[in-house]
Amino acid sequence: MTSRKSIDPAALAMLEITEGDRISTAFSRADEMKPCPIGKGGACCRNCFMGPCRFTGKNAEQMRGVCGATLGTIAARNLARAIAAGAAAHSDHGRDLALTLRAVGKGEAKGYEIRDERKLYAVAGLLGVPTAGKSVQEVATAVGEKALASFGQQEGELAYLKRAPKKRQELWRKLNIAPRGIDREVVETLHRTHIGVDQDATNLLKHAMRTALSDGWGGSMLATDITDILFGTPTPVQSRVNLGVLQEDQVNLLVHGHEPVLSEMIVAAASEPAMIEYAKSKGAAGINLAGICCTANEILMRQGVPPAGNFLQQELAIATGVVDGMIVDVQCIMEGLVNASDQYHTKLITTSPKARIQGAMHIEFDEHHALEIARNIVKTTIDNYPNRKGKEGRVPDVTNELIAGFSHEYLNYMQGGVYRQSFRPFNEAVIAGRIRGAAGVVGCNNPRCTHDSAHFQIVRELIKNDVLVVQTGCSAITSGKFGLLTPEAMNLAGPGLREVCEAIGIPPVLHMGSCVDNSRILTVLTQAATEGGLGEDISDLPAIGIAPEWMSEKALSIGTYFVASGVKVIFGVDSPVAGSMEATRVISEGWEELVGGSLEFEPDPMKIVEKAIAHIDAKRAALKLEPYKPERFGQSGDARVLAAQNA
Ligand code: SF4
Ligand code: MSK
Repeated sequence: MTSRKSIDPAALAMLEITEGDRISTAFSRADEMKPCPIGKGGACCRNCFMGPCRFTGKNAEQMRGVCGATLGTIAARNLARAIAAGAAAHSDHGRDLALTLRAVGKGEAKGYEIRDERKLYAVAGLLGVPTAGKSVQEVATAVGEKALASFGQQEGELAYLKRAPKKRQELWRKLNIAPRGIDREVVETLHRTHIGVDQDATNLLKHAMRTALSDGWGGSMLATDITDILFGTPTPVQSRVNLGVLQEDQVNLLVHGHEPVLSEMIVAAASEPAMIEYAKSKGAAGINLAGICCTANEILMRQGVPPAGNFLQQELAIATGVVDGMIVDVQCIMEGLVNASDQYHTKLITTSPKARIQGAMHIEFDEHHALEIARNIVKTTIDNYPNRKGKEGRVPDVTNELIAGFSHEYLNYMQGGVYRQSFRPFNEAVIAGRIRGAAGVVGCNNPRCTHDSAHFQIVRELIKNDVLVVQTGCSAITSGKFGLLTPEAMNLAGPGLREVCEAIGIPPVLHMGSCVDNSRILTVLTQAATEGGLGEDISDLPAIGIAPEWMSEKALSIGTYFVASGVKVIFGVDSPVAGSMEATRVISEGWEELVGGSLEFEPDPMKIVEKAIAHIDAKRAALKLEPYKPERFGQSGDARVLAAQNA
């Protein structure tokens, strides 16, 4: 039943086609591959070769592995390892950007430049890099060096922690979870989870928080800041989204993955007049660039390049028959793309030495020769245009408008202009009850639940209840597809939130970027917590984090660094520690007691909304704010004008 697989009409149309063509996709493979019920709940240990040890049945909590390990220990170890893998992925992304920044500073990376000098100097200040008497290039080199040093730092704490509210920093120090160095925390998680090391679920998962913090306030935050320095800090930009952005008469080039170092250069190469002429010489009307997953978010926010879809649409895009090249780097790239490309004509091109796929073409990317390599990739794609297999006419005519690119800096600016930048209007709107609270709705798609359905339902319900929503990753792309990232979506918002949207001219759902840009949300939360009137720590805020359709280890790291920063976080789908009551207790009540945030798993989207709103209201009550009364609002601005017109 295709209709239960997605709520996106473009995805549904393509699923009909892939089924007709008998092409396997993540959707069909999820039907064939039943998840292992033991591993799914974290109850299988394969950390040594006396096992694997599987904890099953009613007495699972009383069972012991060959080494004597309990179910609580093994579930905690499994979760900690997943968090470390997620933190490693984001942080390695950050490392690549730091290497690029250093190369740009040294004049070794032609084609790149420093686009946001102001941010470069702000980051230099945060990292303690002296700038007096130095050229921009020298500062860039020194910031790159300093950023790289934070990966291998062994003692002390990450410089960026001082961006957090003072109270939070003190708590991290008291609990001994302030991360020392990014690589150190990841390595220590792998050490602790080796057989015979840390065998206390609470202690193991406490270190998992330290590891996740090294991602959120370390690797990811560095990735975001350096991306802004190199490619510009985002400001709102209008574009379109969904598979309908593919153009039958043009060379379609899709960039997929995560690192903007590559995708930005592809944008530059594909815009060159000589390259467009070359495409025309092959019979195409031009070159059409679009994105998938987070690299799509990166080039959307800065260049307005349209996203063709989110995670579960990568194979569906190829099945349109008009994708001449799909360029991938790292993360969230399905090996199934090779099979899909073989069936149609798409050239699948891997570019990272860290991520090769058998059967794909490999053109290795190197930031020292970026533009040259990007040109080669674009040319290879153009050369493939005449090889289309006559599958035209399949591109679903489905797109939607969206506004993306709400960086923390822009949010600050939009609330007070150049001279009075602040979060005061936001805090006042929350205090007055116009905005009931805020929610970060982020993360992936997962074919174990209906594609896009939970994201859409949750975001729509939250704004209806006057909760301002900020988004990143594939979840943001979902909202774009359903028109929630446009100012017109204020018509779906509650009366108070609508007033705020009208006054500032923003959508009720703000696109803040890619997965690493969840670090922008940490900065926003810090500013709201320290602006005044909403307590003094992130844990005081009427705010919630939600990942409705998560699937990746990176999502677990993100969720955990929000928890360790004081946020209650609810994930959809299933819990990776469902098999163990002990591990479940540690990440919920245990973490709540320690850090004021907790991690919960709830598959039902409407229950997630109920819990989120109850949490927001409880935080409002704890702050002694006005109880939420929507009937007090809605008589201002456009609403009043419209009512008068209709009278
Ligand atoms: Fe089994 Fe212990 Fe080895 Fe895990 S570490 S596989 S529980 S013996
Ligand atoms: S791309 S990690 S599927 S959000 Fe960042 Fe989307 Fe999740 Fe990948």
